[in-house]
Amino acid sequence: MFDSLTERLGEVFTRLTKRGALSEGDVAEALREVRVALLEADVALPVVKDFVKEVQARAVGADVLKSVTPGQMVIKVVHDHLIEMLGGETEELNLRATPPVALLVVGLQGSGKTTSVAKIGLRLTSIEKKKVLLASLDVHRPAAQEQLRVLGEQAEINTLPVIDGQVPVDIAKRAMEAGKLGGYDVVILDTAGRLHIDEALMTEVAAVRDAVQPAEVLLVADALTGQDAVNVAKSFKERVGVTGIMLTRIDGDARGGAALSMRQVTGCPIKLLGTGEKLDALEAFHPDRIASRILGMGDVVSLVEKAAETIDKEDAEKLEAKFLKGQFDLDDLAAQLRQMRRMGGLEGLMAMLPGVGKAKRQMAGANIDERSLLRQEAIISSMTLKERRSVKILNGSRRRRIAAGAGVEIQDVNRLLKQYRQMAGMMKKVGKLSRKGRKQLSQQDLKNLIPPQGGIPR
Ligand SMILES: Nc1nc2c(ncn2[C@@H]2O[C@H](COP(=O)(O)OP(=O)(O)OP(=O)(O)O)[C@@H](O)[C@H]2O)c(=O)[nH]1
Ligand SMILES: [Mg+2]
Repeated sequence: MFDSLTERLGEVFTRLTKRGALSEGDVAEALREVRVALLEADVALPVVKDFVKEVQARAVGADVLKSVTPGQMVIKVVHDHLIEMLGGETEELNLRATPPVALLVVGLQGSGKTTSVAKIGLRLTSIEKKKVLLASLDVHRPAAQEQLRVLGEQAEINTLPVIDGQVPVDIAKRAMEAGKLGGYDVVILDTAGRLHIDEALMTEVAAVRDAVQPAEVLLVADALTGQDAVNVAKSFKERVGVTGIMLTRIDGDARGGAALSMRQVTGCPIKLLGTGEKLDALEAFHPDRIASRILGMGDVVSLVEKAAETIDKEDAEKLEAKFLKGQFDLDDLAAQLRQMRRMGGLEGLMAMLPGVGKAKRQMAGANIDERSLLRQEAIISSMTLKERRSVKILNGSRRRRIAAGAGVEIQDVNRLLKQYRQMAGMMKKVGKLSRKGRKQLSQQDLKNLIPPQGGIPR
């Protein structure tokens, strides 16, 4: 969806990074082009203005212009602000309530509500193993309830049996009652759409909301409608208290304005994306990944690498030498874990190995679980210096002591050690390869290189 924006920004930044030193004037010029690119992508004017102003303020700072790679640093500032503009953190559907949890889905006619209800239901049942009931409150369009029943059947999810003549509030109450009796975790309520925001629609939705007290009021908005989608969201937010947004038709050729302005204008997080007509065409909305997608992931990764190098160039070089010699010990791993936590990404580690850029991008999907990283650091810090240098001496009783010291199970210690060994072995192999050889590493090889993040679930 962001193709043309990506292309435009790519041109601007390529020019910027080609230069050695940058003046304030160079940055201002680049940002003028960024501004035009965003406006052409249909991003709301106030959002663009704020964005450019903030980036400008940050980017002309001394640490950016005087850095070794000012162009890269400017891109990094843009990247960081894009993430912020998109909402910062990933926000998931809120299902934290006593089951059955009500999820109310609202939106204009044809925005994709009914399809999205089935998609979400499918996601919750198949991935999160929830027991889900779908109910259509759409009594305005003939066959609307039947449409949901058919979709429910396709997704193998139960739908509330239809009783003719019931009004939406009563159907909603009946759905919650059925949810309670049937031991359902989640009840998803599909509502009727209207051609445009009208009083009757809002009143109806508000009445349903009051009757079922949903944990989440999810607005479904069509990304193809651009700024109209944003205005619709604003009205719904004001009238019925939307708590999250799902943007549909991301697979269409929308310019991206809706996605980019939505958060800033409405204050409401985008939580999900609809990426096609099929029921599995649903994605979580990750601001950092979207920002990376917009800027072209490769650039971002390389700039983060550069940033990491500037922060700790010496450390990085020392570490790289150790990697390549296969002398990577647990202290180094602990340092990496810390750095990964700081940088919030896998890049910290991968950046040490020149030539794996593309593969890195493919792995960008790997999420870092902060708590798991902390736990792994705790295990390593419960070891003596000698143990960290030489894992071989870690016998059963030492492992028990370490586990107790870190407040984890002995299996957790074992898992960390196993993954450390795999990593160290892999790094030694990678070290022996030429730069070209590193580019040809297989996916599986790279998976083995992933630090033991998520290795200790709990
Ligand atoms: N390409 C694409 N099509 C979608 C997406 N989501 C929904 N659709 C299609 O959009 C059309 C309308 O979807 P519905 O789910 O019926 O929309 P609705 O909001 O329930 O419509 P009303 O109930 O009439 O207000 C259908 O043909 C869907 O297949 C999406 O993410 N991408
Ligand atoms: Mg519908």
